[in-house]
Amino acid sequence: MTLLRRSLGGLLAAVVLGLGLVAPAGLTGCAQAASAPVGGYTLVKAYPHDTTAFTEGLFYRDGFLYESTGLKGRSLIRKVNLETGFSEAERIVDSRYFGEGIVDWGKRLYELTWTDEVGFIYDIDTFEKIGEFSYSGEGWALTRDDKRLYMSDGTSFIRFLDPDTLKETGRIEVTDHGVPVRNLNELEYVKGELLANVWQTTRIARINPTTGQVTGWIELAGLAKAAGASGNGDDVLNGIAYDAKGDRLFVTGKLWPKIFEIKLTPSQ
Ligand code: DDQ
Ligand code: CA
Repeated sequence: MTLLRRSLGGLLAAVVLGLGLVAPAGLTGCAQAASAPVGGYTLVKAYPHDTTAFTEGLFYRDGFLYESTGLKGRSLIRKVNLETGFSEAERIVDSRYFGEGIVDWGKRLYELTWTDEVGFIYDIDTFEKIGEFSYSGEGWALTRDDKRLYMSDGTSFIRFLDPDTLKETGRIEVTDHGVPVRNLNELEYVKGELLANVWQTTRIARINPTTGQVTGWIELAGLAKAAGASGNGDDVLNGIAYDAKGDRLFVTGKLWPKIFEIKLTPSQ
């Protein structure tokens, strides 16, 4: 149906153009909206990743990766040894929930659920559940800086949350030259920028956390291929973690056999 509509639209456009009703220059300029520059990456190292992990959240803390996985009945929170890919600790999430983004705040680990509007609070050392919080809408990903948490929900908005009360304190809309960028998924705060991979694409957006403007894109299509991911199904790019002390950036995807350390190259 979509295809049909598109081809009809194309036909209509061709007819209109055929009649000589060419769009004025201003409109043409609009149709070819500018977008932020696209940069690449260099691959530093590949690490093993559990191919059963439907990765929804990823961060790095004190030598370990923390990963949450999704799907009801298969959602886990794990402390993962980067070198081996094995879990040092693991917690099974209540099977009624689809686990989503995670972030650490002091001794606590917060987790979102996809559509249940409830989040869980765990002790980060024992993974014991110590509380819950609520929010409206969907829960996709979490990250943080020193002052606040950032939450994505599948829309083009990123919410700011107070890290102690988990209440929303503000939000930004993520736009590229004025065009909203939807489906923002896994997040990571890196050196003053927010990185967000866009669901079902091979790209990470580099976002100014104050204005929401996309300052550049990182194209990771090559990495999805290197990971052996089809890129067409659910095994999409999802998972960004940053080791601030070692200045190491890690990315992976849902069910990918590898986690990659990459270095960003300047945008063109
Ligand atoms: N989200 O990560 C974009 C928030 C949700 C992805 C949900 C994908 C559902 C796939 C279900 C597959 C069943 C095998
Ligand atoms: Ca992350």
